[in-house]
Amino acid sequence: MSICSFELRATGAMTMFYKNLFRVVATDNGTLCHYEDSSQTFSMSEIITADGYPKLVYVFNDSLPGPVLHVYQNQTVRIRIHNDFPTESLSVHFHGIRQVNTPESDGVGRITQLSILSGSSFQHEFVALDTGTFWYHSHVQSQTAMGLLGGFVVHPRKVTNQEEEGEFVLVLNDWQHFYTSEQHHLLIESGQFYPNSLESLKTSGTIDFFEAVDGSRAAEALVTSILINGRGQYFDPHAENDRSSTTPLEYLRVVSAPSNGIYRLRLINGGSVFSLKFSIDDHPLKVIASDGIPFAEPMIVDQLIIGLGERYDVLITATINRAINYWIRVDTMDKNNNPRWHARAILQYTTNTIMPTSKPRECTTNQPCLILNCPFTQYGPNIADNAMSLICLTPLNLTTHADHLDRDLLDETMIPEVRKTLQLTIVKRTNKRAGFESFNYIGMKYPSIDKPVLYNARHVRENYACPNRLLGYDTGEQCYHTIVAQYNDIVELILINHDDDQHPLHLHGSYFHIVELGLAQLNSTTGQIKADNPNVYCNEHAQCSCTKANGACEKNNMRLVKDTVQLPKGGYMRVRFRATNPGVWLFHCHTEPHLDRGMSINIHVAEDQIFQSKKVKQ
Ligand SMILES: [Cu+2]
Repeated sequence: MSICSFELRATGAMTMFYKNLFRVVATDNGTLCHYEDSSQTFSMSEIITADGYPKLVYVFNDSLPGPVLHVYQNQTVRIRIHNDFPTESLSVHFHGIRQVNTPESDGVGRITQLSILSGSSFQHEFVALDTGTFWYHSHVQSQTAMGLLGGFVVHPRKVTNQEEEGEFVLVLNDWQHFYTSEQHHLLIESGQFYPNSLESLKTSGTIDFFEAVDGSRAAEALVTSILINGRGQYFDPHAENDRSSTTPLEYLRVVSAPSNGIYRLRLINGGSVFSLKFSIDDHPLKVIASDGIPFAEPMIVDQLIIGLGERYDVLITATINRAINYWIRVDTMDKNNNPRWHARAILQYTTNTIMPTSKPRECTTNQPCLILNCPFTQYGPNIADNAMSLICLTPLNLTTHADHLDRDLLDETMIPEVRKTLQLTIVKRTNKRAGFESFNYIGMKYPSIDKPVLYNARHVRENYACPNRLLGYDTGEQCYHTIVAQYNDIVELILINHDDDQHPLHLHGSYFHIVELGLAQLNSTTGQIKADNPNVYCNEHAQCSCTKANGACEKNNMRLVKDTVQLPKGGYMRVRFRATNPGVWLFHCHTEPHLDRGMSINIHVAEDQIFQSKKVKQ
């Protein structure tokens, strides 16, 4: 079988500039033209627009997002990453690709490889074992938020389902206007934000803090817009007239769509801080798979929530009225409906690019809308009429197709060889240090050594791992945080969210089975979180345990296989996987500032068998 080769070149670029030469502006009708000569126009493909605000971005192959890489199942994939930055180093992770027997291609700088230095390159080589929607992104600090991300699709070799007319990859991400590394550094060092400049630290009230409809909060809300395939518009509350930029939006062209033609959308949340809510006016979403794995039954819904790092495959059917265009909408779960955090793209049926006038379906108590992948049991109430007009379907409503289930992992009587409780907690700030997100009050710190951890896993763990101590006091410890599993062990993680924020959790190297999920208790009138799930109890030191009521932590209530899942505030979850892929695998929160601040742990799987299947490549 032939090898499928790609080259990805990482560079800096300016948005709204023509080849970094001169500034481009967008006119009211979305045309891109020279800033002082409107007769000189440019096509969308010539300009990295983002949301229309000129800023430095990081890009692969001069494209935001980077190119979608398409490969076939079981194909050997070779990807060379070139670092053309003048100073920064990077590494690139292929999110959801299991990297069986190729842990050195997982792309976690300092862990599975040395980060690629400026002027150097690194070659990934792996077999694309699983079909589905994946993505790639930098795994060094906040470079993903600067634009280093792209879609990765593994197609089946034989197409069994001929009914699809076509497919689109939609990379969704929240977007910020400042230089993200600077912001994140400040956040890590001092726990503070500055929306415009360091000067504005002196004035309060300049930050839009985010509060979700369930009352959970996220402070990391310097997001100025949401992008759909690198296109968006920002809302400027200080502007006098035009309160939004006029940059061109993304079009999904279905111009020749036959009646009832079916299209597949591959949705990826590649953002840094926000879960996103996706919908298309007058087009119900038939959700068929997540993280590459099909559901037992498709779910037909009006809206879909996609957590950071998650992917969903959705089928839509061409509508009866194909003489008009329709809005594709991406929103957050913001309780206050901040106008900054809405994005739109256009589903284009007509031969010309007429702006849609479509409206979202009205959700009422009599005809409620269905919303899938809620991290809580009730969405609402509706801002407009204060009514409960959305029916939440949570991950508890989702089941993975039987072909993808491992019966042993679902066996309630089976006692896993490795069982670890991870409390998701924030280490409070003191006079001496900033607060940070952690597992068990430990902030992950990579060891400072000259070889990647993977190549000497046992030695590194034995010499650099966190000292054994009684957890439960937020001493603010930062060390190399690990879990050890032997080959073929079943690993069970009990994850308890004792923080105010929700956390999208991602495992490298394996899929996990979610066998149990408990959500917070809500106030049925306000939809706000009233109390943690009663099946877990946390003391004042955020030491949490299962109460054993309702068979908590012993009885399964779901069977869902994924590589990324959101754990909401006040909730808990039990996940299992089998340690059959020797390597050093990160398990971490995918909220970028949380990862940078320490909410991650490395799982050392079969340390002495890493690279046994082949000669060590170094
Ligand atoms: Cu988090």
